[in-house]
Amino acid sequence: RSEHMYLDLMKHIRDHGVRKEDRTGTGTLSVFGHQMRFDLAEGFPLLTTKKIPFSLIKSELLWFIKGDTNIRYLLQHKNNIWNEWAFKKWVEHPSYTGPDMTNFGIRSEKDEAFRKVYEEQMELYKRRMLEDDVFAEQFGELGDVYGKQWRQWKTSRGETIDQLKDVIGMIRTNPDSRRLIVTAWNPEDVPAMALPPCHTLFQFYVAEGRLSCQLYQRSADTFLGVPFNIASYALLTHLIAGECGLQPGEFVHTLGDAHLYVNHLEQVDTQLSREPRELPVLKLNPEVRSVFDYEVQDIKLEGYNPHPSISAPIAV
Ligand code: DHF
Ligand code: TMP
Repeated sequence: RSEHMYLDLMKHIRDHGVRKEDRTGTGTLSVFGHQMRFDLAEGFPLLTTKKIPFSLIKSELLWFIKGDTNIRYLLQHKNNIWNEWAFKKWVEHPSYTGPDMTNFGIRSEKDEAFRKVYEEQMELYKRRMLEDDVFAEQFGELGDVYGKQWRQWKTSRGETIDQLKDVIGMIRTNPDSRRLIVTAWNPEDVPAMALPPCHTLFQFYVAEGRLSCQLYQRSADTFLGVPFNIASYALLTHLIAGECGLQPGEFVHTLGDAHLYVNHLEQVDTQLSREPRELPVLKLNPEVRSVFDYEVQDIKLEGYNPHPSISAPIAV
């Protein structure tokens, strides 16, 4: 069953991963190269062994699809998953004059007093992001991340490529093509990104009336990020299949550096002690015809009955 693909990966990294230091200073157990397959006909692959807030997956995906790279839209949808990376750009900018926020992620975990100061600054930042248009335009921007590369890839000739629209067109007109690819990895833009894309490249495949999708993810935070990534690409596959008159096929998830942060290991054990439950079913508003027209309320899940959520600190 679908969820076992994920649970087996966590178990594999926990038991066989090698100790590897990383950019964030947290430390990981890591393996290189792994593949999972999710048959979307089995149900929607949102984990049931811990509760995942599906509303956050919806608004993040719709934000990518809009081509937006500013976290204001996410904040307006009560989605805080990208805050740290935009906040980091703000507090490193010369016009920030508040208390020093160097390494706020690690420090707020270790130092209770600092954590209060950090949380206060984050609240101020969020409020200003929602209330001050000029501030939001400058300091909510993550740089040329997913939305930009999917919808407005800039060429050296000054043209713009809409990879998402193009790939949907190709799926409709030339479904046997082996070139149904969208890439977020733009070497020229990588230095200007708040976080270089983790989900780097994806490819579609059409056979027997079913649309499958494979993602190459270069770096995978297996406890926190991966459950979101699985659900997000499963949802994208459903949306595009719907527009193209196809049934959803498989989501194939290929990982590069697949790691567990060492401060997630207790949470991993808790999750591995739980029994997976029935997968939920995705319900899309049948009146929406195009991937580009969905709003959050057009996307619903039925029968999601997960175990309780398990909180864990995110490495910044
Ligand atoms: N950095 C790292 N170190 N790992 C990530 O997974 C990651 N993901 C990013 C940006 N940077 C990252 C974007 N996606 C959460 C999930 C996905 C995500 C960012 C954050 C997260 O914190 N999930 C919590 C719930 C959050 C909430 O309810 O607001 C979780 O417990 O799943
Ligand atoms: P890195 O750029 O040094 O690889 O750090 C990125 C971290 O974020 C890494 O732990 C992988 C994780 N990540 C995911 O797992 N999924 C995501 O969608 C994103 C944006 C990040």
